Amino acid sequence: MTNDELRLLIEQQISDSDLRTIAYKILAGERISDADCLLLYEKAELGFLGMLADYVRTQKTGDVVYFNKNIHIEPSNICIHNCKFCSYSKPQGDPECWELSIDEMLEKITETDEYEITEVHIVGSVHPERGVDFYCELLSEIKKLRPEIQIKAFTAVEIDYMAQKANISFAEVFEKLKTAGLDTMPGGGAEILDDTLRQKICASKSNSATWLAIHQAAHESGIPTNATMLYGHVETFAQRVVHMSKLRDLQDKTRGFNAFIPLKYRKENNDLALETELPWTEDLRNFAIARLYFDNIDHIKAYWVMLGKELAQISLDFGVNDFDGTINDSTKIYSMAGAEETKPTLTEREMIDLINNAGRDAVERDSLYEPIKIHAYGDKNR
Ligand code: V47
Ligand code: SF4
Repeated sequence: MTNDELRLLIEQQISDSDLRTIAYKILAGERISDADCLLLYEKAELGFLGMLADYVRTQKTGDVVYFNKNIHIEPSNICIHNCKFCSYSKPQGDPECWELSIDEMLEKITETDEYEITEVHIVGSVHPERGVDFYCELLSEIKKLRPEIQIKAFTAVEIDYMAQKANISFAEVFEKLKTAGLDTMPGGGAEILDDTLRQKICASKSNSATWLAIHQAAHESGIPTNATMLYGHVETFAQRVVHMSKLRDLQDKTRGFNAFIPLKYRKENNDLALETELPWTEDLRNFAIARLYFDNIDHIKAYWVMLGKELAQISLDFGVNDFDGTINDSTKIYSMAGAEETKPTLTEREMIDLINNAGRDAVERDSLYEPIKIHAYGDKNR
C-alpha cells in the first residue's frame, strides 16, 4: 500500500484520535515516543499494527527476508544462576546436565560439512569453572578447523562472568575473544531491562546497566551484537517499553545492534510455573510494535524454532524481515521450555520455500548481514 492509500484508510477507519496521531507520525517518517509505544501496546489492534509495520518494513528493508546457514552449540547447561524462567540449566551432578569438551564441539561442526554452514552460534550457561581462556581456546580451535566460518557467541551474562573471573574489564575480554575469532555476539540475557522485574525473575544475574555496558563495550570493540526481549511472563507493557527504550538509546549512540529478537516465554519445566502462554496474536502485535518503535534497528528477527514455522511465516506480514538460521537439532534451551519445534531442523530448501511462499525474496546472508545468495520470489530456476 502507498503512503497516500494508508493515510486515507486510517482517516476512514481509525476513530481513536491518539492512534491516528501515532499513525500519521509513522507515515511522516517521525520517531514515535515511549508514550506512543505504550499506547500501541494498550490499545492498538492487530490489523492496524500489521498494516503500519508492513509499510515501514517495506520502506526500510524491501521485500527480502534474510536467513543464514548456521548451527547452534550449547557448550553446557551447568549454571551459577537460577533464572526462574529457565528450563535448561541444572546444577552440577544432576543427571540431566552436560558439558561438552572443545573436541566434542569441534566434532559437531565437522558433522555439518555437507551443509556449508557460514556461522556457529554458541550460547550456553554460565559454567562456574570455564573462563575467558577456555572460550578463547574454543574460538581459535574453531577458526583453525574452519577459518571461513563466522562465530557468534556468548550472552552478556557469560561475558560478565568471564570479566569477573579474570578480573579484567569488558573491553579486555572482547579484545581477547576478538583476537581468538569472535565475530559477533547474540542478544541473550537481556530478558527485560528493568531491575525491579529482574529481581523477580533472574535476581542473581547481570543487571540492566551491566547488560547495556557489555553491549556498548562490544560495539566499541567492533563487535556487532543483537538484542533480545523475553516477553509474555510477568512483565507489564510499561516494562517492555522501558526495555525497548534503553535499547533504542544505546543504538543511537553506537549503531552496533544488528537485530532485535523478541523471544516468547515458554512455560514448561521452569520455576515461574505460569499456567498460560500468550496467544499468537500477541506475538504478532509485539513484532509489529517493535518494527514501529525501532527506527534505528534494521532487522526484526523471528526465531522460528520458538514460534514454529507457520507463525514465523505469518510474522513476515507484521514487520519481520529476518529468520534465524537453518539450524540442526541440537538446541535445548527452547525444546526443554516447550517450544513449537522439539527437533528444530530446517533445510536450506525448506527455508527458501518458506520465504518465497510468503511472496518475498530469500537472501542468504552472513553474520554481518552481507548478502551471499539471493533466491528471488518467482524465480523459476530457484
Ligand atoms: O536469554 C530462556 C531465553 C535466551 C526461556 O542473538 C527463554 O541471534 C523463552 O539469546 N522461554 C538465550 N525463552 C537465547 C538467545 C538467542 C536465541 C536465538 C537467536 C539469538 C540471536 C539469541 O533464551 C535467554 C532467555 O531470554 N529463554 N528460557 C523460556 N522458558
Ligand atoms: Fe543460567 Fe542462562 Fe538459564 Fe539464567 S537463563 S539460569 S543464566 S542458563
